[in-house]
Amino acid sequence: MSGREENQQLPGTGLIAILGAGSLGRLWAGYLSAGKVAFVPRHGSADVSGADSLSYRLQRFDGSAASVSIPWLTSSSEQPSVLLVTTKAGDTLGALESRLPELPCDTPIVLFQNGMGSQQAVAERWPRRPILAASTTEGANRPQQGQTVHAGRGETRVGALTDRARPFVKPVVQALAASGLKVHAEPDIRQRLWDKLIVNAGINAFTAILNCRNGDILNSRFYLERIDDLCAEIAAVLEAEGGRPLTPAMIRERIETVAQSTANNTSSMLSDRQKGRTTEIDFINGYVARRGQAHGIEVPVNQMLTERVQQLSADPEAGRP
Ligand code: NAD
Ligand code: KPL
Repeated sequence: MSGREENQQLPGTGLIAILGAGSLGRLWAGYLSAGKVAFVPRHGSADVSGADSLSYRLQRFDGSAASVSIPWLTSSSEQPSVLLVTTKAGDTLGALESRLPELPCDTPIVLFQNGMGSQQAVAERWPRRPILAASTTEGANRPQQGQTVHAGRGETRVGALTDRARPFVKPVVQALAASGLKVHAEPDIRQRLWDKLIVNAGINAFTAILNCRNGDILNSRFYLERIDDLCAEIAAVLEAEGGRPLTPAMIRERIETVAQSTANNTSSMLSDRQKGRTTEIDFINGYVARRGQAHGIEVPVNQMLTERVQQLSADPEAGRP
């Protein structure tokens, strides 16, 4: 093991800062609140609106509920030991552009976004900073103002994206595990992100287009007529990207296992659509399509799903089958 890969202590005195005070950010803050946690306000401080802290009820997975109050980071706060970034994929680069100049260069940054593309953009923009990615199957939502629900219990895998991040993987995992949530070090985080991307690429867009729950796609002609071609495109792109090869049949099995086990879920993409929010399609099927085009692989199904979801966002009736 080279000196660079040896574990390195987190800088500072243990404060965990969270950029993105949405569902996932509030989930982590709530479970970590026994230690030192603070939310980083949006640049220009629109989030803070005069208050010192953000208060909400967290309904834990075991059914218990707690009132949580998390302070906003201010210029007089101590320097954070780690920054968790829980913005949506499309907001992440911009959020960090406005906030990173204030953060010391040795503070590890952990990216929690779904899909792929946003993490690479951050790692390429700041290659000398310790940038990590987390792939999580925890589920959180906010059914009403002031309430955050831990709706699905899962696991979180954390791995290094830049060389400087390698020595921080274990200390970051330890810091996050203080939450009581399941957290593991991941030696190949890129593969983990692909594993989740494959499942999201086979479920999310279909649910958004068909306006249905995850399990319902499996009985839909629109899904059944396209899924094998979609899986063949994903398999070809994955192989060209140097990922662990999977056959189209293995990919379909993974997608359908998750669609069945989450049959009653409203996917994050359908939920974004229903709330009129920007979806993460550009980082899911849009990412597969872009990588396919870069390798000269034909990706008509990924392209079509991306365009339909983009059209739906612009005009709710336009992309329906
Ligand atoms: P969300 O929309 O609830 O939260 C995002 C938060 O980021 C919002 O509060 C928003 O105001 C804030 N934000 C946007 N731009 C910002 C900026 N410039 N500066 C500071 N804050 C900014 O989304 P979420 O559900 O918490 O998801 C966040 C990410 O985590 C997504 O990529 C999602 O796919 C991923 N994820 C979420 C879950 C989940 O269960 N919610 C699970 C796994 C992965
Ligand atoms: O991750 C998901 C999402 O909704 O984004 C799945 C696995 C599809 C569960 O709903």
